[in-house]
Formats: sequence, structure tokens, C-alpha cells
Amino acid sequence: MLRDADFVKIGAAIFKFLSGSGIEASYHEEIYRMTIVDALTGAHNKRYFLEFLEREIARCARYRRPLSLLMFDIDHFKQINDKHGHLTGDYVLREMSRRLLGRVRREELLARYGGEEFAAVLPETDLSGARTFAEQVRRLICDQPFEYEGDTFAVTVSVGVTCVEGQDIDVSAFIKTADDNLYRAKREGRNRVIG
Ligand code: GH3
Ligand code: MG
Ligand code: MG
Repeated sequence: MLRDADFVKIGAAIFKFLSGSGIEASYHEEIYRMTIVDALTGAHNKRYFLEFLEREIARCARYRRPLSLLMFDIDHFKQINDKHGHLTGDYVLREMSRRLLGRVRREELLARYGGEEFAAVLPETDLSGARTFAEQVRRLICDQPFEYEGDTFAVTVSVGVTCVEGQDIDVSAFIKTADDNLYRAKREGRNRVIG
């Protein structure tokens, strides 16, 4: 019988057996988690997001299913940092993710795309469902003020939405459409959803 940390040789390859509960297995799981999750916010990172999106586009194209993508970005985040300090800025990123991670379903993905830009991937969701979700995201951020170290202030986000229904679209083209809508939302006054 195999026991935790036993070595097994099959042909030229040597495998190390780690039982699910062993401390070394937990160590490797934690290392793996660190490669796919953003440390500050707990949302997935950009690399995982791109892999997830690639896979979902292939699946949705094959089975002709809808797939939606949201890109969103905190409005005037530089001002928040400048006025309240970088630690407050970091808190805003964490608190925003906390609110959103409570809203996304298990089969959906929230990722930190870059600095203060996030993405949400919604498999099996059509454009109208994605708009509803985007509006909820916007409200989850702007309806309840943020509070940190005695400071209370409002935060808003702008959201760009896009959807495919069975088309085998290029990942970067899909992201660009959502991003273009995000930039339109910024130009049209921020704290809004376009798409
Ligand atoms: P807009 O409404 O057009 O999006 O304006 P903005 O100020 O949000 O956008 P801009 O791109 O000018 O500024 C983004 C800022 O986000 C600048 C950068 O220092 C800050 N930022 C990026 N990553 C982090 C982070 O991890 N922590 C903190 N505190 N700030 C960050
Ligand atoms: Mg911004
Ligand atoms: Mg930005």
C-alpha cells in the first residue's frame, strides 16, 4: 500500500505520492493557489483569467452557448490614493473584491486584470443577464460607502459588457470589445454600464 511521501518508479519517471491530508500536499496546494490567485484581493489573477476565458470560449463555441465578459475599473482611483493614501487604496481593492466575490457564482470567475481593473466571466449568461449582473456590480460598489481607519468615502466603478453566443471569437478581440465599452462608460461620465 502506498503511504504519504512514498516514491513510485514507472518506466523512466519517478513520482512522489502525497496523500490528500499530508502537510507536503497542503504546501503544494498553497503554492499552486499562489500562482492563480491575486494576493491582495483574493480574486484570480490575469494568467488564470486568460486560461479560463480561452477554455470557456472553446466550450461555448462548440456547444453554441452564450458567454459574457465584463471589464470594470474603479473611477478616479488615483484620486483615492492621493487623497486618502495608498493603504486606503489597497483597502478599496480588497473590499471591492470581497463584495464581488460574495456575488459571483462558483462556475463564474472574478479576476484582477491589472492595477484597479477587474474582469468577470459569466458562462451560460446572455447579454441581458450580463447587463443585469453588471448593474448589480455597479450598485454593490456605489450604494454602500467605503470605510477605512475612520475615513468614509464613496467609490464608483465603470463597466463594459460584451457577449458571444456560439461564435469562436479570439480571446483578445473579446477582451477588446468589453474594454472599448468600458472606455465609453468612462467617457460618458463614469459610474455606468455600457454594452
Ligand atoms: P479613471 O476614472 O479614468 O479610471 O481614473 P483612475 O484615476 O482610476 O485611473 P489611473 O489609471 O489614472 O490611475 C490608476 C491608479 O491605480 C494609479 C495606480 O497608482 C493605482 N494602483 C494600481 N494598482 C494599485 C494597488 O495595488 N494599490 C493601490 N493603492 N493603488 C494602485
Ligand atoms: Mg480607474
Ligand atoms: Mg485603470
